[in-house]
Amino acid sequence: MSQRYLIVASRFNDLISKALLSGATEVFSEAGIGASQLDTLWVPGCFELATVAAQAARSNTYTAIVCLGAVIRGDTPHFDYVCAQTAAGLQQVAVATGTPVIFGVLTTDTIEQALSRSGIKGGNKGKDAAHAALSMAKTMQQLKELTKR
Ligand code: INI
Repeated sequence: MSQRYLIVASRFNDLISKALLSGATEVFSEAGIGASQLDTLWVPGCFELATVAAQAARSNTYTAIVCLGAVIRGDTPHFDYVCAQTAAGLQQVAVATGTPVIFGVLTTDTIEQALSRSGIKGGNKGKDAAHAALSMAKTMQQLKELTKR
């Protein structure tokens, strides 16, 4: 069966999300994943990533789902709630559905730290997220073959 991937990106801090998205897209393209095998959806903030990931995973359409965004610490505890619930929500979707859900969300104290992890000033965690999705696709295929025997 041909592979199909979904990227879900958060509009909040969209300068960072767009840079992560471009890194992820580049890696998929280098891996031979064509435009027809890669869908992208946007959500308002990282808190909403799990909602879309859950529905997408339940549809059994995607080999893996890559979630991208940046949560940057502010002056209130809001950061902690968004980070914790985003991470827990995405992990829950992955474990409950068996569809790999990749946590490509930066959680940083400052915008500078986010910039230096999104390819704008340094490495790009969006690329790492796409690599993780491709790697999980392989592992899940291996597992399928092993459990058929
Ligand atoms: N969403 C983010 O993706 N990053 C943030 O840094 C952020 N901060 O700092 O508040 C953020 N908040 C919005 C949140 O994800 C939801 O969209 C909002 O609470 C509506 O549910």
